[in-house]
Amino acid sequence: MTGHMSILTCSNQKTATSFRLISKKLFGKRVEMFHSKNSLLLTDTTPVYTKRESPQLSIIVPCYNEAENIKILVSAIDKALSSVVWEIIFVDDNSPDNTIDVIRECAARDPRIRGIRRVGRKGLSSAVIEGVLSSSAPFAAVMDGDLQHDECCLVPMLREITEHGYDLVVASRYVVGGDDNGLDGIWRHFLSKGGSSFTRRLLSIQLQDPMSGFFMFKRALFEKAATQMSGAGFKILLDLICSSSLPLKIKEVPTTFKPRRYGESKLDFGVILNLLKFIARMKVKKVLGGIS
Ligand SMILES: Nc1nc2c(ncn2[C@@H]2O[C@H](COP(=O)(O)OP(=O)(O)OP(=O)(O)O)[C@@H](O)[C@H]2O)c(=O)[nH]1
Ligand SMILES: [Mg+2]
Repeated sequence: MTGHMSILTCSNQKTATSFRLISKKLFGKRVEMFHSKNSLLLTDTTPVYTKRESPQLSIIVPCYNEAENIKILVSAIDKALSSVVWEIIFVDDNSPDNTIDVIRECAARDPRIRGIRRVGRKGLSSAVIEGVLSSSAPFAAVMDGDLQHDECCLVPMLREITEHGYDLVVASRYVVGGDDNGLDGIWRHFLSKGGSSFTRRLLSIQLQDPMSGFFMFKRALFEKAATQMSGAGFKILLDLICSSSLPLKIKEVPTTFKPRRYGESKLDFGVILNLLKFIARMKVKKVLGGIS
């Protein structure tokens, strides 16, 4: 109910009675009236709910200590996705910089935004899995919360799925038109390019950028693969591809990887070690015939 009230004070009782009759004719049951002497109290009883269309696309954003980036990201996505019904699901691992408070603030103003706060848990991949599994949209995208991924790619990525029938679309730094200049320093370039080439060869994956953290897919295929996914480490795209029992129709679209403006990278030696362990496990599984 709106409960919206108006008090009408008239010069005399007769005018108030006339107003009551006119209001009854005009508004019928939508308005409750309380008439006393020369005043009339009108209460609007029309039930109000803001109808929200079900999202077509859920954007899953894992975040840890990204408080400064959240609001900028939300408005950038809003601007880029004017033609799509979307929602953003942030998955925060109880960040010490209180990222979740900024997410809650945005969610209080915009019902398309949700925040999952995990306590006693850590890890990009497992955060993404939980985010995707909380979505009911037909399509989902995974995107970093540090503004390094270009939100303008979201519409062309969705088009590849809806118009050209791809299962999975990867925003790639290493196809023609792509760019990895935002990577911080020679070491990160080496790690990203070297890691991609190593993974491609070892796991026979035909992607130019298997290390990308920016991709979109049909949610149903993720749902199927979820029980097989390891959920460990940083490279959720590899995890998804290696855990899918069906061959996936994959497309890479070029993207520019932007430099980090606020906050710090979480990629450390532990993350690299985890990736090597993951690739080794997948290779063994492949050799034993577990994955194609
Ligand atoms: N929920 C959650 N999010 C995480 C965790 N680690 C990293 N993230 C988020 O995952 C995204 C990618 O992490 P980054 O540290 O930017 O890693 P990257 O983009 O691969 O590496 P850089 O180029 O060095 O930034 C960011 O939005 C992080 O906040 C984690 O343990 N839990
Ligand atoms: Mg980053």
